[in-house]
Amino acid sequence: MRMPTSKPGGARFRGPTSSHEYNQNEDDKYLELVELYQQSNKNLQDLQEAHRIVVAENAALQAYIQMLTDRIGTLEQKITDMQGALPYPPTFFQTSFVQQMATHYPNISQDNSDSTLRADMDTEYRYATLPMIAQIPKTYVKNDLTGEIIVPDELQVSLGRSNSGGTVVDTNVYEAFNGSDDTFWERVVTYDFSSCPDQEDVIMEITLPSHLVNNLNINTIVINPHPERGVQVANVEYLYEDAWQQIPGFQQNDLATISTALYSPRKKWYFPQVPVQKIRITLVQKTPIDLGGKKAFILGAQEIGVYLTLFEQGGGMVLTPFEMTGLYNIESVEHVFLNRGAFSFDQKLDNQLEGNIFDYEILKEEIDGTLTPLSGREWSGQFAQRLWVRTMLYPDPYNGVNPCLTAVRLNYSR
Ligand SMILES: [Ca+2]
Repeated sequence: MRMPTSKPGGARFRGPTSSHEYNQNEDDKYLELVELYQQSNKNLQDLQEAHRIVVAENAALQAYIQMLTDRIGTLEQKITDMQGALPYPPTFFQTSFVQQMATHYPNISQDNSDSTLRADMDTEYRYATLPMIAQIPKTYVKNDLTGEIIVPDELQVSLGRSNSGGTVVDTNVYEAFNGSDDTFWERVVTYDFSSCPDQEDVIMEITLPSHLVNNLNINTIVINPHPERGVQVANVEYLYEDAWQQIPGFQQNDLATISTALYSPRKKWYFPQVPVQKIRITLVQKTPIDLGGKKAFILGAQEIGVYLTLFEQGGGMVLTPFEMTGLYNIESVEHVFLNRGAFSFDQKLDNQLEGNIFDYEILKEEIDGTLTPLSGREWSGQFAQRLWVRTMLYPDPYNGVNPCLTAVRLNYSR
């Protein structure tokens, strides 16, 4: 905002006044008032927008907390029931998620002596995968030197919806395609209380710029929805060979007891490389909030990214720890992949994943932190207090997909 430039009226004490100066002064004051009003309006609009975003995110979090609280109540009841029921079930399991995984051995000299390539960890999107070589954006161009991002005009985004009533207000949708989480696209659809439907959706059709890069191949889609965990990413499709198809592995296999389909956190999908130019994303909002005496559905995204990602083909190693007590027998180890549905192996052929998508061994941690492999015989009557599963991840041998490991489960008996 600029500083005022008008000067005192120019009326001298006991002297003649200049009508020119007087008029000029009045004009200056008027222009400055106009500018002040404009700035004030702009501030008000910014505040209203910020307030709406906070209200939407807050409502989403409240609903999420309520669901978590209910879930804890159910779990507590189950534990009580289990304690009352004897004998205990003969097998137990422990699950370690990506947040617990490591790519370095606890013992430094052992770590230095293993030159195996390490997996890439992404706790934000909840997986470990092959070491990444490059990620090429398909919706924007980034200047590597200045970091400046340019969203080309050829990127086209159209917005459709199933409902027809209500009042729809959108902010700039291209704010969701500029590589920054600080800028949002937000749609607010308001209804009178009496005419408010159960849900509101938005169907985005995205046409990628064709001459941004030298090919149209993509294998990665990222959606950071708004409000996060407060809106559903109901579908992601691409147009391939003149037909809309759901992206392979859209239903993520994330083992969590809380459905990430109903409460969508930020999500990333990796699938086989495919040349496509059009992508369709459906967002659904089922929880309207009260806003200015109306019911308002808020949908949007901080960022939607489309990429071609290239990985090391030699594979990557990741370590998963398990804290154990007493004497136990290891029964089996399960690997849970977020993008299981994008593998070339049929869902019924899970037994073929070992040896193709991954290999593993179980190690026990010695006092000095060194990890030593357990032989098959040592699976029984084991009493090591900390076990590690050392997993090697490989690209799918038939479609090249990088496996996204989200959890490892250890089954054991007493
Ligand atoms: Ca953005």
